[in-house]
Amino acid sequence: MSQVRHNWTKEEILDVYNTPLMELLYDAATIHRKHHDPNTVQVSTLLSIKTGGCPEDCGYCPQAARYHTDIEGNDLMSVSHVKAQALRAKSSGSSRVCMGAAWRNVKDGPEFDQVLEMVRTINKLDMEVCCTLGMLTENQAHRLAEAGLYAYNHNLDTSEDYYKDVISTRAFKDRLDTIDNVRKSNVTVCSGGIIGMGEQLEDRAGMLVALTSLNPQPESVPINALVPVEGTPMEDIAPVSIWDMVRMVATTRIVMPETQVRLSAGRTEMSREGQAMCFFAGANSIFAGDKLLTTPNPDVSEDMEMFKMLGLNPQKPFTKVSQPKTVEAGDSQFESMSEKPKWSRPGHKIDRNENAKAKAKA
Ligand code: SAM
Ligand code: DTB
Ligand code: SF4
Repeated sequence: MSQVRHNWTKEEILDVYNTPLMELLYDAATIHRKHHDPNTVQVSTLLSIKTGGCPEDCGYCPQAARYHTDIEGNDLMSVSHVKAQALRAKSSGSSRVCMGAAWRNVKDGPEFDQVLEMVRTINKLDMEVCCTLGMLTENQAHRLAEAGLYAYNHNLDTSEDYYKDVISTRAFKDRLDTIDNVRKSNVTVCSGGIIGMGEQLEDRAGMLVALTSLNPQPESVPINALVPVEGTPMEDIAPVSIWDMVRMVATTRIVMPETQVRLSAGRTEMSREGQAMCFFAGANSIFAGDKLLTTPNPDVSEDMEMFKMLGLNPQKPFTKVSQPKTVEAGDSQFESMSEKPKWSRPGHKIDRNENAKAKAKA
């Protein structure tokens, strides 16, 4: 029976997010092990195939041409360079290569043909291939699918309400349209967002409402902590706390039980204990390699040491594609639990002062 709900409300998601931490962790871990092997984590390697010079104004992004950041811009990488990098990633334990381009959208022509050749080349190495190239038409999604693309990353980034404060050169609806175009092909969808951009908790919940309402839900949801980069409008924002990251991961796991939850940017600021809590809360994927697209990430050797310490195993390529399904009447995510969490009971509203009131009565 299907376990997936597409009708989460913002209030329900906020109630989950604000659950006392020990309960939240328990609930998320319970759902996690019901749908996934808790000791397996999928490892992807990012490769920036076209860096910098982007015409967009995403407030967090060091690759936007209009901000004066320190990154070194590059033209589109050659196919042979991509192949060499993919082989390196494979030998270090990655099952997926995710190629990112600092483009507003994909344009048909020689550069797109070169990207299609990169996809075919990595595919032949028996690795999953993901791309994040900006906005995409339906026809381009089909061409990527034909070349063997496994996943397309296109983040909603934040709630529809907060989106306008972060990006003005495109709209939230444009993101949804591209995700829709990807869905019309057989490429899987990777879509998530960033926390720590000055948003309210309501915006985190709002983003999850938008992601959960997609039918099917994304196969993969990256949760990034903002990496504040000098020169961007968000350079001075204080790093998000690990507790926020753990709560966001746990909430994502609860509302999207079958999805791969990707602990993405921001891991250099997290302790191993913090990351372990995220894995316990349901994160089952990371980006590995000492660089994300332009900013630092932990060394592969450090990550492998952490995996060893935690008894985690990297997932083999093409081993699990859970095609999230739609909820059916009577389904529950908690069939195997002796007691259902309060927020999962129909009509329940959490009263956060419940304990205080009970004490006062006694
Ligand atoms: N240009 C394409 C696009 O915007 O879809 C693909 C590349 S873009 C860099 C991919 C994603 O990286 C963004 O949607 C955002 O979620 C994430 N990202 C970019 N800069 C970041 C930062 N400083 N901190 C955290 N995440 C970031
Ligand atoms: C995603 O959600 N995070 C990755 C990947 N998808 C493309 C990118 C993170 C980028 C962090 C900033 C940088 O390194 O430039
Ligand atoms: Fe360009 Fe993507 Fe960066 Fe926005 S996030 S500025 S679209 S590279």
